[in-house]
Amino acid sequence: MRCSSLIGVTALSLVLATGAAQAHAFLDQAEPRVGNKVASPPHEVTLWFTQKLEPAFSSVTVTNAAGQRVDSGKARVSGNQMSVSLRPGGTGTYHVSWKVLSVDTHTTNGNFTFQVGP
Ligand SMILES: [Cu+2]
Repeated sequence: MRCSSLIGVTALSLVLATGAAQAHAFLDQAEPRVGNKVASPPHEVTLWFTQKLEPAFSSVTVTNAAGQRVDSGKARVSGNQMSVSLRPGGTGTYHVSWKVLSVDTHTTNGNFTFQVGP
């Protein structure tokens, strides 16, 4: 009797733990695409996440090959999507760094690069 109720509790906590892990907002895709090369400097970067974001606590910064920030500083969040406008920053490797708060109150962050040039 005791034994079976213990198993029940363990199974339930496993389900809850798995559900919480899936609920975090992870980067699903990006434009320009992660690691990709584009011919000319993009006018904006857009990120799509696996969960809806809280606009007030979600941000993204973009730096060019010289390490200068080229993003406008004002990310636009809509649902699970976040975009930021870019100034022209020349060719080379761009670094994108993002930090988001998802609607489940969990913060996640990450970064990736893309290339600009012929
Ligand atoms: Cu979460």
